[in-house]
Amino acid sequence: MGDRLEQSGVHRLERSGVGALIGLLSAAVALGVGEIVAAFVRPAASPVIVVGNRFILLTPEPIKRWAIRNFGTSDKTALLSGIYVVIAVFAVLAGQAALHRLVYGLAGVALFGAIGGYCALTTSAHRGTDVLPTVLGTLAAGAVMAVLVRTAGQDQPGPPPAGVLADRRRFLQGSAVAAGLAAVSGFGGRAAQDARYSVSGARAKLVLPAPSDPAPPLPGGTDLGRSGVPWTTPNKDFYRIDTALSVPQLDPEHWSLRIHGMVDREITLTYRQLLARPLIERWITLCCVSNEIGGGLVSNARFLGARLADVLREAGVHGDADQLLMTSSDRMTIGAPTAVLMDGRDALLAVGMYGAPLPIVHGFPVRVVVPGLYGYVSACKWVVDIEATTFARRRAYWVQGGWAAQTDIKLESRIDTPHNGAAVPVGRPVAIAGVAWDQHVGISRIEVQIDGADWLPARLATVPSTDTWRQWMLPWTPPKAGSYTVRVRATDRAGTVQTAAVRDVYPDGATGLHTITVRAR
Ligand SMILES: Nc1nc2c(c(=O)[nH]1)N[C@H]1C(S)=C(S)[C@@H](COP(=O)(O)O)O[C@H]1N2
Ligand SMILES: [Mo]
Repeated sequence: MGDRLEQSGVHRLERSGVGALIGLLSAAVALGVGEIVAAFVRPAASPVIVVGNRFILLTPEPIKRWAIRNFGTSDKTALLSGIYVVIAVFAVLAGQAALHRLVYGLAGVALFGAIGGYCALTTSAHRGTDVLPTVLGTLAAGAVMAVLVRTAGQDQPGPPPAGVLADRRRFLQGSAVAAGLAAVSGFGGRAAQDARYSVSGARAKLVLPAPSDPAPPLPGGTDLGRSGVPWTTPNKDFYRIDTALSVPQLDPEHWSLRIHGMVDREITLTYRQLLARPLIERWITLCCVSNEIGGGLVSNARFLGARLADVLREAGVHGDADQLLMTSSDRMTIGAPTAVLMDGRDALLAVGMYGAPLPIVHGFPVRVVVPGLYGYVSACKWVVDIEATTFARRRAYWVQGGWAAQTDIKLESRIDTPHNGAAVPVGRPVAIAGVAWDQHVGISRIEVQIDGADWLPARLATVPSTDTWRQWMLPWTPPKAGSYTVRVRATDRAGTVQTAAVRDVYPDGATGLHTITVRAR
């Protein structure tokens, strides 16, 4: 009796394992076939990408903020991992249902396919053919599930056979074939997508013209060498924030920018025409409105581009068009105030960073960069369209989520060293150092406060202009063992002192003083 109970327990366990395997292999084949088909449709039509994109659209703004807060620049990896986990859980359940009755499992596959299809046909900038990878992937999954259930010998009505697997060897062979199919189609599909769509080859062949107005040579001493964060951000470390799960691959040969709306003359610029314009090169610090006090969503680079204001003037933007609504190839919309873009600052139609074409993730072939404005109200990557309009008439993507339609960058300062919670030696000098920014206004003073005592002035590094962040440093010797609270505050060149009032990043940028604790021992 006990023996039989035990046997049926093992039996049940084995059965659910077999079901799980069937489900997972079916799902893997669906995704693999989806990738192969997406290589013929377009990479953005891959099933996981369409679901992810739809999810981003559906996600309420507070959850998006939570995701950026917790995952930062890894938000996309986190989203895709989440989708894979949900698919896997669902696949396990569908596979187990299929062992009971094949139609139950197939219904699960169909349901999942329907969700995918719905996503494919409703994300922004979708095309009708985007549904094909999901449909064909779903059909393949159904076929694999049916075959595996059959080889498991579980598709016969009536009492189940003695063991779970009528023919273990046949089932394992079937599973191996399915796994192979999934791997070959998945990896092959991704490789084929790259081969057909990636513009990294075209990008590598480009040589940008030298600027007619180069960035002045850097003054010595922009780097105090103490902060641990270099004044110059290498491209690989430049923060990245966007909604592009599948990074737009725009061939410069086919790129063009249309400027229209409330203008005297509509303009269309090709990449060649843009490069033929006088190019200027400037150091500009870009930052994200989602950057929290002390956060890292801010970077500094040497950008190369044409003056956006000149192009706008040629188009003859009407005086009452207070907003320039920029659209990217993946239908992101970003609205910037016309007056700010045309007030003489170095607003760029940027084509390069450090003299080389923009990295693809940073907007290749052309993006906008405006000193003094957050990315979400200015720095449109993969830009293809600029419409002169009004703030009253059109609301850009982030504004629809409740972010402020218009705002300047907040005055901010950050302590980069020592790290929060670090141990420092008693009686020996340490450098408290970091960076501060208020682009296009500039930083004039940095003060540090230790344990609520008087504010101590820090040493400021040099900067080439007011459009970049500025390093600062204060040597400090902890007098005795114990824990110390260290705060920093900046004053800008307009005389404004950074506020200590704590406000969240939403809806127009965080305020408050970066505060850390160090232990001296
Ligand atoms: N096409 C497109 N452009 C975009 C975004 C986006 O999601 N899509 N995000 C904006 C935001 S919120 C910021 S902070 C900057 C970031 O630019 P980076 O990724 O090059 O640092 O790009 C802006 N431009
Ligand atoms: Mo941003």
